[in-house]
Amino acid sequence: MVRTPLCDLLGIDHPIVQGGMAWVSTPELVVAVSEAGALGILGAGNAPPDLVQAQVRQIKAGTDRPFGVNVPLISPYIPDIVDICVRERVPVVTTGAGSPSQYIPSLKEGGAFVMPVVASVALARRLERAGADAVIAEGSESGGHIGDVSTLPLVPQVVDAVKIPVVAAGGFADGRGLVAALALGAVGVQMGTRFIATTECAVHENYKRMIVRAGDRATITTGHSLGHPVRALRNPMTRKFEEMELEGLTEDQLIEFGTGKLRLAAVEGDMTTGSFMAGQCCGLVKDTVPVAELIQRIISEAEELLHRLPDYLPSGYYVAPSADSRSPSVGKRGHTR
Ligand code: TUI
Repeated sequence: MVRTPLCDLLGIDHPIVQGGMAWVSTPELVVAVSEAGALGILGAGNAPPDLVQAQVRQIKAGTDRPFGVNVPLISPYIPDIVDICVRERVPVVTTGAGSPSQYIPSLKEGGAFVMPVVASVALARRLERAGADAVIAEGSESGGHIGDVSTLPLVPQVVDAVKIPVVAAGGFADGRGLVAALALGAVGVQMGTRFIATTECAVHENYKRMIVRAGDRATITTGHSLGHPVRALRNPMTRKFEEMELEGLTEDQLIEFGTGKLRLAAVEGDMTTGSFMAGQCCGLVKDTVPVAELIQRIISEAEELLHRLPDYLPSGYYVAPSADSRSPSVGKRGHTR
């Protein structure tokens, strides 16, 4: 077992959060992840409120364990989705692609643990002041909409800037990543891409196959001219989008071209015109496995690594927690213990 304060805060066994992905993290995946002792998160995406409500009820029928709903702030149905989270007493709400400040009070009144995804120190600070219970610091290695700071520098800067717990996201796909996140001061990791290649994920087989075959340089970011960069697997669709941006097409034309392309990827498996959002860690994903097996594998790998790491210390030395117990410093063995 690898237990952190996140496990107690959320009532889960393993400090792993499955990222809420539009069209990808549907109730089947969420139930499997939560039943396996991690936190499954429904991706509300741009789905209409009726569908989100039905999906939340499907999750509740499938598991008694904690789960979450991800609310991307670019959805046209935000107020209604927030109401559903409150009415259905969704245990955990994550947000993305914007600031959820104005919705935090009602979500918390509804009993939710509110854990927004942030891509900067400034937003993490603002949301702590607005009452967020934790933040997910997401580096630009992630798939989908991204910020412009990489995970390695972002996570410890957010950890230093706020008092609430920080979950690390962006580039994590295995036990090595989990240990690295803990070393940066995070209380757990969020993984998105890794969960696409699981038996229970309901996306088209082509999506899973593309992730498993992808290498380290398989993704590209587009949408910089719109101010909302998106990371996805390189394919004819992303190449066309890139060309259109270079040709200087208008914002409306680009948005029109991009609309509906994630559904084409996830549901139809259309490798030419679909937008297969994925993070740079796709190169680490080598197989499609059942969720329970994946989580066990990540935890075993992390445990083994945590046992091995002290071997790197010269004998007689140990890592003592510093005054604020966040950034470790090296001291003489027996000095404080
Ligand atoms: O939200 C994400 N990733 C996403 S959301 C999304 S939505 C969607 N896509 C396709 C079809 C339907 C729906 C796809 N991928 N990640 C979290 C994240 N949030 N990354 C970056 C941010 C972010 C960026 C800027 C958060 C806030 C922000 O600025 C807000 C401010 O006021 O500073």
